[in-house]
Amino acid sequence: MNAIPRTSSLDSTLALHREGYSFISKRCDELGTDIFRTRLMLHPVICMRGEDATRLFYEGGDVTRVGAMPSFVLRLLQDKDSVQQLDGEAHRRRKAMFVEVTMTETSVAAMAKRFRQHWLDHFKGQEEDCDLREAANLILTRAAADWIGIPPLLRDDDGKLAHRLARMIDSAGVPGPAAWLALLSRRSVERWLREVVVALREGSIEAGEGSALKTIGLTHRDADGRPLSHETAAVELLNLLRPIAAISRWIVFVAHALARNPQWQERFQRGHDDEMEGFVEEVRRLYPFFPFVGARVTRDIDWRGHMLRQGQWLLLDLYGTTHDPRLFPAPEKFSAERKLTWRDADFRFIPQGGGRPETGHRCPGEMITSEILKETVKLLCRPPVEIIPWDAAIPLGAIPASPVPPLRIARRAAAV
Ligand code: HEM
Ligand code: MYR
Repeated sequence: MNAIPRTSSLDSTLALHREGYSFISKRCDELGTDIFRTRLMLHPVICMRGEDATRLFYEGGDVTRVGAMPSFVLRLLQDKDSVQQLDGEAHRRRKAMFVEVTMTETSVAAMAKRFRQHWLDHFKGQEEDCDLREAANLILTRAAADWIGIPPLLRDDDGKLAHRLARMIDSAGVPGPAAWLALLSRRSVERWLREVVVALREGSIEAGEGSALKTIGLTHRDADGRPLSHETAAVELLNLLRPIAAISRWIVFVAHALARNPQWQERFQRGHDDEMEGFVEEVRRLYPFFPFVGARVTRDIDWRGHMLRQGQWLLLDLYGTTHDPRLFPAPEKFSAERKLTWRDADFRFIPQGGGRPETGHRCPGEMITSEILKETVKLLCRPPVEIIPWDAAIPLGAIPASPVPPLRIARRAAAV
């Protein structure tokens, strides 16, 4: 068995907070390895990157997501009892529900249509410059709530909801008071979604045919043949609402890429829709979003000559893998010509996980993400919208990352 290299410092928590997205890769490069041991918050952890490590995380049954993330991160993002916390047959059955709801052409087209309509309504007559992330987050929240099928009657304030969803993502990177507040406001969103589920089950509201609300609230059966509890149905509805609103962060990165590559903005102004997928997928590769995912080993395994013990905590570097020069030549260069696509069950292009979403923990929301981003390219290029500033920095120390200063879209957006 080969020993796994160790970092010289005993605990790396402070370094992780300082270095953010580059933390794992920097150590791998220094130690000349794709796998190393350290401690985070005093817990022993093995950090890994690359295609083989991605296979360990996303195929075969040697790891679980249970106990793999600090509890505040878990509760702000996927939550207890969610699909991400299931394994084996229970996971496959629950995941089929997500795949059915999010990965058909009809459902994705319906989502993109609602997004476009809310965008146009939002900017109609808008005279002032506005913060792009905030606007996109509200537009996506409205589109997602419509698309899920939550009746307007039960939505008293979409603005407040949008704000609460954004807080869950903004606060997932650092423990502390902001995260506690985000947890409190998350609880009120969950209580509200539980009331929606109860109203549906009591028959006081109806869910549209084929809507996510109907599938999750009424028709789905878990592997044990039972419907989801009210609470779990609320958690899974939130696992649609929150990440769809979070696409606002990719939207800001799309705008950043267009502003920095004006030749593409001009090109899309003239059409070239067939090149949009390559463009938005390169944005998903290049820009920093989900830094790394966690897992625990479920039995002792010999992995590429290394002994991984049952219960061992692992982190897979998503960002480092999509910036590895061995996998993506000149990784810091924006190059839409790489022709990347979520359609491949890839283990290298992994901004939202790798492998097959049906069988592993890969994100089921990539098709929606990619379509929304293509729609965004159209909305920002036809007619062209001014994005300011064009040269904002994106510091890698902060998780999740954002341009500094935040991007704004200027008055000419009113022309839509
Ligand atoms: C899983 C990232 C959007 C729903 C994941 C995973 C990543 C990810 C990295 C894998 C987690 C793991 O391996 O443990 C993102 C990012 C998004 C996004 C960066 C950008 C906004 C979406 C959307 C949806 C969604 C739009 C739904 C419409 C989910 C669900 C899972 C998941 C339900 C759990 C899957 C499972 O455990 O089997 N996401 N996602 N995500 N994502 Fe996304
Ligand atoms: C979602 O809402 O599920 C999708 C987007 C979440 C992105 C959150 C980025 C910060 C997460 C820090 C993760 C640390 C994992 C140990």
